[in-house]
Amino acid sequence: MKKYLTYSQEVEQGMAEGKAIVALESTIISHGMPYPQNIEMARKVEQIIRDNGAVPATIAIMDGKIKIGLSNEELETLATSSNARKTSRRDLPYVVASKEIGATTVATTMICADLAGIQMFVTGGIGGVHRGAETTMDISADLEELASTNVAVVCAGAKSILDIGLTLEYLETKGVPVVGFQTEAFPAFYTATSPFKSNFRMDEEKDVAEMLSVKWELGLQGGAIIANPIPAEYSLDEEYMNGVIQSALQEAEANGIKGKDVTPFLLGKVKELTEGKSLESNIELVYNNAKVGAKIAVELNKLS
Ligand code: PSU
Ligand code: MN
Repeated sequence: MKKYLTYSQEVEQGMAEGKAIVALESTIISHGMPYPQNIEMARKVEQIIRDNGAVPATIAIMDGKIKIGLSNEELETLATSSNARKTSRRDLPYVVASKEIGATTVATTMICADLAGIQMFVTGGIGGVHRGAETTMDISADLEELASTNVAVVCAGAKSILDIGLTLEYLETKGVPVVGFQTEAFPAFYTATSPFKSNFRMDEEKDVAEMLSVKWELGLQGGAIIANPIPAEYSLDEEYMNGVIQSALQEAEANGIKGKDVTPFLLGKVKELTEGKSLESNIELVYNNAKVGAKIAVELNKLS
């Protein structure tokens, strides 16, 4: 296993010094945002993690290796490459063996973080149960990973391109705790609230760390979701976004978009239809998640 992992200098040093490490995904860079906003976001999010006392480890696959932490050059390659493959659990062995460039989804970032001994992961949004999944069976592998891999994910909730209610049902069945960070609500990515509630409200990073520590000490396999709402000043109007998402879903349907292309297609359409406003919100919510995730990682590190 170890022969497939390589570490950036920063991560290696951070681990040697016993620092808190925070994993970051790379599909958000390659497929979630356009260049150059993607690289600006990736760099700034790493800096926010550092500023809050932890060490960032952006994860991707290159040259047949799972990279835990990327150099500036590697980050640039990933952000500009048109052939980076969106790599979820099923794709991982192929991408490593074929030495393609692989951008890790939430599921794969969790797998790789776990292999590297990293317990905290920060991103924007997770995949979930898609609308119409009763017939399409389109359910993100992210949910199965949350059910089985011991990595906690800080996100801004689930987007309403998904069926949020069914996503929460699925997580309940799989025993994944959903924490609302300083909120009762389950946030819907672009908006701070949704018609749904989180399972538990927690207001302090150290309380979240305590819960995670108890979960894993009890041998309860799997991750947890820390749902951190988008800051009010970047929150978009719920009704407006529902309309935009409806149009994006119709276009996906009309174009016969399927499988792994669904989520990137919808994100791109939403950005187009909101004339970039959704992109700004998306970036800001990731920064907000990085701050909270780094602080939880530092608290969790104290407990171990
Ligand atoms: N949601 C976003 N931005 C993203 C993704 C989701 O707001 O970039 C990416 C993440 O990498 C997530 C993946 O793991 O999409 C889910 O894809 P799918 O639904 O195909 O499992
Ligand atoms: Mn899917």
